[in-house]
Amino acid sequence: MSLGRPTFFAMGVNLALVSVAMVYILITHSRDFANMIRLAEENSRLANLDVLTNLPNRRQFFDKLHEWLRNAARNDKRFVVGGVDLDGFKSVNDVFGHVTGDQVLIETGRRLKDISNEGVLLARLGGDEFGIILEGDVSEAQINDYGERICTALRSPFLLSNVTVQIAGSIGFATYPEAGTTPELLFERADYALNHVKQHARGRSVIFSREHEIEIRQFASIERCLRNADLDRELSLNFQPIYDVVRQEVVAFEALARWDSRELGRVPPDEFIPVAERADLINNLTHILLRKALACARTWPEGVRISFNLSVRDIGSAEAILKIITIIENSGVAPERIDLEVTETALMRDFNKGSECLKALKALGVHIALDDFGTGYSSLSYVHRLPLDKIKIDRSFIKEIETQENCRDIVKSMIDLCRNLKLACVIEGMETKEQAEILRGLGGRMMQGYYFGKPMPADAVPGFLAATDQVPANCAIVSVAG
Ligand code: G
Ligand code: G
Ligand code: MN
Repeated sequence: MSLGRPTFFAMGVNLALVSVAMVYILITHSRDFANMIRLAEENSRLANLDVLTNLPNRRQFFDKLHEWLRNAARNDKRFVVGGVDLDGFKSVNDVFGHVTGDQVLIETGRRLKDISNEGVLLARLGGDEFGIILEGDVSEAQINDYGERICTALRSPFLLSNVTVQIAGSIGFATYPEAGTTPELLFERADYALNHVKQHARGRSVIFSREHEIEIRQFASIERCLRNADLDRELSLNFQPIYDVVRQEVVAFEALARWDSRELGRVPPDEFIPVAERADLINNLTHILLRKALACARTWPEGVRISFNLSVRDIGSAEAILKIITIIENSGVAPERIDLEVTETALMRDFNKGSECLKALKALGVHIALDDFGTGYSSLSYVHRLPLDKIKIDRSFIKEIETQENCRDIVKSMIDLCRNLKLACVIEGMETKEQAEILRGLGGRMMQGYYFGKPMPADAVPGFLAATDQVPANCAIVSVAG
């Protein structure tokens, strides 16, 4: 340009303009690009976070679990995986609504964080399920201690904006490398320990152990045998009398399943029913058992009722219920003579569906009994919202009724509750005359326990009925004041 030649001058201007334009384009692109990177980071953060609790989500949990396991395998290190599940959370949702449920989850996340130190990875895996990874070489005692601290923290009441709720949490742990050497197996075993503790000691923590491993193997063999069994032939029923101490006669029998496996011999129902439930075989079992139970009941005197246990899975779907209705309709036993027993824990899983299914059964004319009452959460709102006719008080209260005053008080309260709600009440598990007399004194009327009769095969029922008619002393007890 300094030469003053017009051609060069034009070229110079051109170059300057192009440079400015280039710089401008460069700046805007770089700004967009930076924005894009920020968005991508934000996306990945959101994709890895649980929005409710702000904890890592399921995806991040399993990514980290894979990473920790690779590290541990390479460096010969140990670590621990845990799963936490809330007990009673479903009913919080059902009874108080989802907003309250959300508050409980947020507070749960906060409490878990408060208890855990730096090396712990906490995650919300979904629903009311949380995951934990513990770093390093922690001893069994330390794991138990940490677990107990979590349980204690979750047991203390949740003071929410408009309501106070009390729930509990159960925890299962699995240690690497003892419990498993792949991420999936390790987590599966923590989950097994968790389910185990939920079934046997809710609100506690447990570490996956050798006993669990043996149990898994046993379960597998029961499942295999169940699948190969000729269930129509191998399943049978025992019947336990339910006695009315006022009328002094047997008013019903409860049908209790028995399985004589060709390979395993006799397997008790509390072993094979849970396996059948998990293996999705229970509906078939229930149908066979119900058909058999009703065929027996048909031969009994009209005044004697039949009580039959339904499992969770039986009240979980419309098809299962329809099949049960068909069996009852074809049985020749009046629906009004039939009691169907369900447990609270069965209803916990999906209250609304369970309650709908029970209503459909009830419309047929059968009566509904709540079994094992007092062992679960015994929420009065359940009792109130279910189409119940009868409550069965669990036998755990009866064992120490002679020595423990509070057992007597609890049983008395439950009997009164039934009377006020106009529900029939059956007390279970009395084994001695003394226990039966105390229960009678507390206002109990219908009783089911070894004292009045043990479960018996079908062909013993007519004889038993005849004997009690003739010799009331066999079963009757002297009446007690009150
Ligand atoms: O009969 P007891 O004998 O040991 O029964 C043990 C448990 O098995 C009880 O809790 C009882 O409710 C359950 N049970 C017994 N028979 C049946 C059945 O036919 N169906 C279901 N779902 N549970 C049963
Ligand atoms: O369905 P439910 O969980 O209520 O099953 C009843 C169970 O209680 C059966 O296993 C039956 O054998 C058992 N049972 C009934 N009466 C007594 C009793 O008096 N004592 C004891 N220990 N068990 C009983
Ligand atoms: Mn029962």
